Amino acid sequence: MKIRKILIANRGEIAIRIMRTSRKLGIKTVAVYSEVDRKAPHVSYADEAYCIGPASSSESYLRKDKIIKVALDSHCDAIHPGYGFLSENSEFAKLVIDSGLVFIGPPASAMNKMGSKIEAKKTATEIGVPLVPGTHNAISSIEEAKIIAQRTSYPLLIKASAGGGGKGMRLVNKEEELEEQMKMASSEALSAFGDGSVFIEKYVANPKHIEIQIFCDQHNNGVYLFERECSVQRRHQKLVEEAPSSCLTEKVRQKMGQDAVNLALACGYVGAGTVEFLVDDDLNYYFLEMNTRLQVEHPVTEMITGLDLVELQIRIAEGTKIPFSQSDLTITGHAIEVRICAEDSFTNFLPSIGTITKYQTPTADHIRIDDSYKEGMEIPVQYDPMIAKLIVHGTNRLDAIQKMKSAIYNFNIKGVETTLPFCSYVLENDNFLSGNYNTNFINKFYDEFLNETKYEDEIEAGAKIALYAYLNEIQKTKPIKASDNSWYLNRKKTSY
Ligand code: MV4
Repeated sequence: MKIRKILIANRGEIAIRIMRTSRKLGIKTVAVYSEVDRKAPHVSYADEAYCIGPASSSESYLRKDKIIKVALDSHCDAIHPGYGFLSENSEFAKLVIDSGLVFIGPPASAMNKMGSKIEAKKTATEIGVPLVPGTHNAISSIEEAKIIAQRTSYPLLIKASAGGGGKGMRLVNKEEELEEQMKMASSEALSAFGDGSVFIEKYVANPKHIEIQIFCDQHNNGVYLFERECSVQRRHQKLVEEAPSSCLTEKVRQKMGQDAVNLALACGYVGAGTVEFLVDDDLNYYFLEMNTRLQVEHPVTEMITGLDLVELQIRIAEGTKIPFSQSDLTITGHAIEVRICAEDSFTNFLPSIGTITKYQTPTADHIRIDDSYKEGMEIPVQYDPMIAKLIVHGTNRLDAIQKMKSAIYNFNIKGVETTLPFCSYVLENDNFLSGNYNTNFINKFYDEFLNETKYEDEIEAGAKIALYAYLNEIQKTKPIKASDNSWYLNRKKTSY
């Protein structure tokens, strides 16, 4: 079935990103927006746009009924959910399908299977994908927990089956803490997700976060588009992402990739998905969870593979077979993405709300900017504070780092504080440069960042004073005029 018109159930840069590919493929686009987004770029970029309610997400971008009604009324064939909002909501996926529309994403059944970590672990065990030692079932009693904890050894983590992104996770250092932490984790999970089941895992200290991009089509074919390393994150918010990882060997890459594809196929997965792993210093890897959406950091994968992931999503949703095989895919160069968020690098990333008074972006080869802001726009408090994604592609990792440093230098945002100063620091950090970094990076280096950048203004002022003194000095011996126009006044007169 050919898709001719897509409703994008999202806002910001990802809405524009999806519309860009749709337009390239000759597909019409429909935007939805909330009252604060009336003048947002994703609204003017679309072929048609409809207001679906007040600013609050629950009254607009999360309104399944309104979004589906707009799609039907405007004669769309399909809905693309982007990331966040309704993208991993299986009930929404089902409603879309039941309305006779195509959902550009996985089937609701695969989403449900992956939404429960315990279910996902069960499948992973069955097909031999490595898991962190611990329980792979819900724990029902503290007695059971104690036995498992002894076998697993401390420290360990209690995790909620329904959780995600670190929610409902508790560290337990010794048996005395076990009972209380388990109760806390379970009641937290119950109130947050309506599912109080928890399981136990051995705590892996200082792991790397490496995720595999996979695609499956409707004909039981699956491929992996290699990995992304996203170890620079703070409170489960990624700040810097790169592809490929600086530490994987070709052998481990292939094994992880194949495991990720097998897992997806075993769940009846269709479309774009990401399989997350923890990787330790010895390159042992452990399946964590699967994200059933297109991810924020997908552009780094596009840069190293030369593929348009949104195009692949659309083609797969139309029923097309994946038009290449695993052996056709290669990694070209190295890509890095930094997330520019309206958060203050110097105050532990406190939100920095306000109006963007200056917004100048770098222009150079091998730079991509996915954004949806213009000078004079305000950052709405209701949504994610990401202003832009800055992505660069280099011939190798060092080249990409150099390009990113210069791109950041030429990115000028005024009016709000951003994560750019910290990103800039990351690219100068020796541990980052050597690839010897893990998910503890920000904990470990945040103070150093503050100390190193604290006197930057003073250092710049000092340098200016020194330069001024030096220029004065040389002027005394060798006077130079600011504007010497004698060459012009004394030139030979020519008649034309
Ligand atoms: C872990 C772990 C250490 N050991 N599991 C955090 C989010 C959730 N998806 C899983 N997470 C972790 N699980 C075991 N057994 C450490 C983390 C973790 C983490 C993982 C990926 C990226 C950043 C992280 C930051 C802190 C903790």
